Amino acid sequence: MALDDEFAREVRAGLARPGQKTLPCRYFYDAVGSALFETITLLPEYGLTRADARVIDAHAEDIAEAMQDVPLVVELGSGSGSKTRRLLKAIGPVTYCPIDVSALALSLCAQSLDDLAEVRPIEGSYLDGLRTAARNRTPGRNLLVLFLGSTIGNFESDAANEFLYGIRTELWPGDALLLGTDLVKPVAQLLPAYDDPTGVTAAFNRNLLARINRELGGDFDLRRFEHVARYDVVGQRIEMHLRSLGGQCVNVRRAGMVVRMKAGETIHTESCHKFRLEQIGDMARAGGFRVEAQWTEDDWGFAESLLRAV
Ligand code: AVJ
Repeated sequence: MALDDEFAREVRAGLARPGQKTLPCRYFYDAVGSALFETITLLPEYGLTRADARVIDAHAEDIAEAMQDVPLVVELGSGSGSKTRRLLKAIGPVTYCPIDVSALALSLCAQSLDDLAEVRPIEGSYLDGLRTAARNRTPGRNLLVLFLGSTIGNFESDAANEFLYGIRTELWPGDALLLGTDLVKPVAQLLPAYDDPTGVTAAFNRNLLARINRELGGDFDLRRFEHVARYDVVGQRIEMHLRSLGGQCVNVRRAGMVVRMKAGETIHTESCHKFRLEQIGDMARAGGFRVEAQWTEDDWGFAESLLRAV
């Protein structure tokens, strides 16, 4: 299967590199990983999702007002879609296209919102999915793209600009993007969110190796990898790693490789960038948008920005 090949290729590329080994974070979200992420959003230490939901709840009417006559809402990385409900209610009858790499998350999302909108789920990557969704739009009426939950933070800063520009390419002037971003905050607040005492985030991180075992015939011993979360102050980002406890050789059969890990060596699995409000504006402008409004949640520190395609 083509998708398996792509997984194998990316695992190979990331683990065969000289220097820092890496794995792409979008492979976290198989059925187990998606369920673990949903659990993360319930952890008291992980305030991000609740803060996001609070800003959307508080400003659903403002967003709806700014986006009059939007018959098509496209959500990138909908997950279970729980934050979207209030928004769709405020906007009124729409066609809603959730796009996600997780088939399971998509079907849950479709089920939970089909009383509010005509749901047309698209399984696949964000930009391909957006292109497909935009093909069926009504001429003369606007499209609203939702990119919530600070998933934009997974991109390196150049890649984030490029990604916004990629979204902009599929849009017409007057269309809009609602972008959720986690804000810079004290390390003491941030670290437990990515290294919770119950160990759910550690399980989420290790599941990437379990997925490689399941889907690519790997023989990673999960107990010999330790979850590491650290904050890079200059890069303004959380980094998640898996650290090898001892030297080991791992076979990944369907990637056709043997991975050699030294004691203490890590695999970098995710970066989660945090933003300052003015950086969101810079990023938006670089991507071909103008900032029409910004709403913040100040208990946790989260911003929702309404960006208009110019
Ligand atoms: C889904 C990318 C927004 O960066 O906080 C949560 C993923 N990783 N805990 C985040 C995540 C570890 C999450 N995003």
